[in-house]
Amino acid sequence: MKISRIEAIPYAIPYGKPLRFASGEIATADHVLVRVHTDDGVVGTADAPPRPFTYGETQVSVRSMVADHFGPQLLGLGVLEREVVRSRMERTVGNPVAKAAVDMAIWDVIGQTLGVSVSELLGGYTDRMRVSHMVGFAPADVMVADAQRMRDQHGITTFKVKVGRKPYRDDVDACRALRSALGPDVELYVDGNRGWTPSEAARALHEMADLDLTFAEELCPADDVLGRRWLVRQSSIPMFADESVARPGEVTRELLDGAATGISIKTSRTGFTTSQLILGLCEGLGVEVVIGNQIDTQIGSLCAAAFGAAHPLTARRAGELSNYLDMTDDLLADPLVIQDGELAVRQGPGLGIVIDEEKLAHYRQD
Ligand code: MUC
Ligand code: MG
Repeated sequence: MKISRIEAIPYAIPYGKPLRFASGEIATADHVLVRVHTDDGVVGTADAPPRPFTYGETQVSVRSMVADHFGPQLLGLGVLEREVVRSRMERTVGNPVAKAAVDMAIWDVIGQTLGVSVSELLGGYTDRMRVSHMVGFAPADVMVADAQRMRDQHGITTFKVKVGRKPYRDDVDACRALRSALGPDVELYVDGNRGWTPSEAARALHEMADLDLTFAEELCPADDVLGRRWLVRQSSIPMFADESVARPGEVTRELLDGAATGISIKTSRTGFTTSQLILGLCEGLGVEVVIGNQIDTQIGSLCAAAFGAAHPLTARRAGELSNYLDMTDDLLADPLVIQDGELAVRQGPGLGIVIDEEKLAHYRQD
């Protein structure tokens, strides 16, 4: 069970409906498929979605980091030496998405080798996740139609609304339109992707105080150190950190600083090994978490669901697992199905990822 080769395959699949938010826009999934091969012929798979505007990684950098840098460093290691793998990769700063994909592909190898699902290996708490859908920037009536389509077709009743536009009036109007169209029983929360200053965020939250928002995510940049603390102190809803918490130390810093009161865990950013460290930190400190979405494909969403369903704290809240529905295609041979607002975890072995090789040949960029 030794790592014999790590493949990194760049591919591109267009979105039918691009996702727009305060820090960027995704119109094409320019991702990297990562495959960890072992000397006994097992192949583990994961997906790496580069997000240059969030972590500075690109499709080119992820491909190179995985194939040219981590590949040689991890060659010959046993797949159970996960902490050796982690510490070798941590010698390189940054590059969270590249590291996460390698980590998850190794867990896939372990699951396949043992003949059990990765979700069971991670914790086996439950076999499904409730799904939250992310609604991107558009005129308010289009955002409402998007949410209604997700509710009617997939039974989704939790929505994350992208905010952070200037002026914030458009966002307040969109949230109000969503609440009024969807009624009091759906859950709404907002994500600013660092688009507002603390004072804009405070004013916008004040104007949305009657909309029963569950929480707000990353409204202002992490560098607004005192501003974020000021915002948390006056807010009546939890403030979740997302792109500011790409490492366990950053989670500690944001929480102890009083700059955040909840944490988004993204397996595309911290894999399974580091996500478990972050989850343990949050559970130990009594902090709520949400399973976030890095605008993931079906492979990425399947990984997030496997992790989310594995632990009680991550399974408690709906996870963001549905953005792949806006893609024109996917590499997964057996598509995911969201029904009655839930996504079932793949019953292994491993992660249960089977790639459609014809589609991969069609979409690969190398
Ligand atoms: C999110 O929660 O912020 C947008 C950028 C990114 O990296 O993830 C998405 C969703
Ligand atoms: Mg976010």
